[in-house]
Amino acid sequence: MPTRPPRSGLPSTINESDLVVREAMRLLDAPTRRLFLQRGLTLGGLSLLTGCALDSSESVDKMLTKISFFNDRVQGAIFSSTDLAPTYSESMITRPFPFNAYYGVDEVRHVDPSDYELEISGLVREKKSWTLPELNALPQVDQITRHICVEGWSAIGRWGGVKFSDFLDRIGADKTAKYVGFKCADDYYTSIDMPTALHPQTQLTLTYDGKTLPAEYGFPMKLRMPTKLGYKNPKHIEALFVTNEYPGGYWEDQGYNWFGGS
Ligand SMILES: Nc1nc2c(c(=O)[nH]1)N[C@H]1C(S)=C(S)[C@@H](COP(=O)(O)O)O[C@H]1N2
Ligand SMILES: [Mo]
Repeated sequence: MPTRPPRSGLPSTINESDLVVREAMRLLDAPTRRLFLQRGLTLGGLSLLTGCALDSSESVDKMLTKISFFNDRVQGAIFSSTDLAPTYSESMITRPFPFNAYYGVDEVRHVDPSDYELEISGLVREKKSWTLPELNALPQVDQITRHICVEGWSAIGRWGGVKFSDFLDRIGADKTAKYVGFKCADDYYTSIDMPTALHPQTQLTLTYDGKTLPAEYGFPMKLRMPTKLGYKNPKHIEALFVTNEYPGGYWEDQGYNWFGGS
């Protein structure tokens, strides 16, 4: 849950409605804020959404708490499994493509391909692990899409690999489950909602720009989702699991929005 701004100056009466709205907006992440602006955020609308009457400072407080929780719910509700993220031409690829991680490029993890196995667990029929040759033998797809990082940069890249929904079919994943979680070779971890896991552009990525995925971009494998912000795209994946229990994530547990739509 995001860190809450200081409470000083919090309005105590409904007359200061502008301040309430402004405070509420600060608790929303950018995509949700955009959505509210498009639909016209009003105090009446907010109180309707949160079920708080806004007649005392206590209910204002309760409303703000509820708003900080419904980011994920709002984003989940508006996510469309058929709307595609934009794709680009080869000439628009950003070269060199930026590296980013919670550590510097000198500390990039080098996973040994010879004994690598992708471990599968949770609500799936087939729990067998996958070697790299097995993964590379599956039908492959390609995408040129934009990666957007919350730190304020974006870049266009070309990723290839297995359509994730096909892979989930193969392992007999329970598609009614809520989450797919990922554990990485560094200490990174994250999780996504099932509708995004099944989105046609969500890819279990094995190549970058037509070549084996380089170490800095997540060798041996990353999950590529052009519908989600950079931090939701785990690199160096070692294990994945399907679950109904909220798995959180490395940045998400420090306050980044969990849905993380882009
Ligand atoms: N395993 C792992 N995956 C990760 C990260 C990380 O630190 N470790 N950082 C995330 C963030 S914040 C970004 S922006 C992208 C960067 O991917 P890139 O190096 O391919 O540009 O990786 C994401 N996935
Ligand atoms: Mo990022």
